[in-house]
Amino acid sequence: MIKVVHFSDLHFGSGERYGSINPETGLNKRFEDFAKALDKAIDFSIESDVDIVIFTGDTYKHATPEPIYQREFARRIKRLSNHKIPTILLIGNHDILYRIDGSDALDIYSTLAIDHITVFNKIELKEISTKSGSLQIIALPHITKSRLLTKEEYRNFSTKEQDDLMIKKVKEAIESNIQKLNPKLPSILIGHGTLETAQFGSEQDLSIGKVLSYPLGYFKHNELDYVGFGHIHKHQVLWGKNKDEKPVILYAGSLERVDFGEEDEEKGFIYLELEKGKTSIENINFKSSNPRKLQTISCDLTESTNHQLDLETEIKKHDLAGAIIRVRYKIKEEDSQRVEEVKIKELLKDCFSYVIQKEIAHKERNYRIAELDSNLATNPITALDKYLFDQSEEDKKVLIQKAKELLNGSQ
Ligand SMILES: [Mn+2]
Repeated sequence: MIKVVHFSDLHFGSGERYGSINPETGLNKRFEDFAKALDKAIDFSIESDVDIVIFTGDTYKHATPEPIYQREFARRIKRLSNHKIPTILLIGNHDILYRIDGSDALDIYSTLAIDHITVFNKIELKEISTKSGSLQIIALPHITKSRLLTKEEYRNFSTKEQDDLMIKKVKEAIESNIQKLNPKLPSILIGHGTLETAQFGSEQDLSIGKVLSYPLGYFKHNELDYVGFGHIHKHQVLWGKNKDEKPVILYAGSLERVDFGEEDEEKGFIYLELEKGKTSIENINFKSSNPRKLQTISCDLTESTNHQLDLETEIKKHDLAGAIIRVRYKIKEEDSQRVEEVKIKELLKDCFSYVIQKEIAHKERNYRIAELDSNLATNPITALDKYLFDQSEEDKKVLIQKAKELLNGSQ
């Protein structure tokens, strides 16, 4: 039996707007949360004397991380190396720099050839030996067109044709690697990407952008004993909930709550006891990383007669200590000055951090915007700008940027 820890989507550097600087360490307190969550997985791996640790990608917020994030990640990976625990690092989309040189944020680990660390940056099969025996790993890192398509395919095909071809190439690569498996050894597939039927956290789709998704059927091979994915932050088992369904196909999920879309999601890592032909859902344990609480407090004050009191009462219903709080209240335009936010902030002083978002409810919802006439058809961005008049400046900016990208046919 081989003891495996699988974690994913670390995203060092993300979510820091909800943290302040810790004067003792000089680090953003939210970053410290993320680092502590990783410590939980590493401590568990060392204390439980596991045979192998697998990380399925998205190490940092982006592929050019600040030195502090690199150092804190490297320190923790080094602990595994010091304990001679084979460690697998798989490239996620946030680890890749979209340039012709094909470099990524984890290149340094393969370049320095650190003991016991293996980086997968292309689709391949490798046998990894552990103190409890060998296992085979088929890796499916985040794929990009520049890495998977030839120049001719890239140049001559439409986006749709390119996507279809990439999916086809992935399917063929998986199948050909499965053919090569030694049937006597335990075999797993690790991936970073979107699987069909997976559920996204409510706000994650914005950051993911347009991506290919793989049918689950690509991975339902009897030769595989476990399929562990990264990319979607919500931990979920997509196949194998019944003991007879094999292999188990799952997302480990992120180790911490990256944004408010994940406030209801449990966070942690997978502990798996792997045995050839005998691995089922019963051998899989989800271990909590005890993530920080994120909580949205929503309050509709449009019918209220005492706005301040009603909002304060709603906030007081919640346990705020140590949590990251988002207060959202909706209020009529004519009442919009009736909430004293200074007092609301005073109420929130015991929480870890907070944001307050005010939404103005306009009188008529089924209005026509007078300026939106056919003359604007030639300038859709101006039209959209007018249409979004009641959105916050921040949301408006994001939406208009997205619209521009769509119009340009990019991303
Ligand atoms: Mn990802």
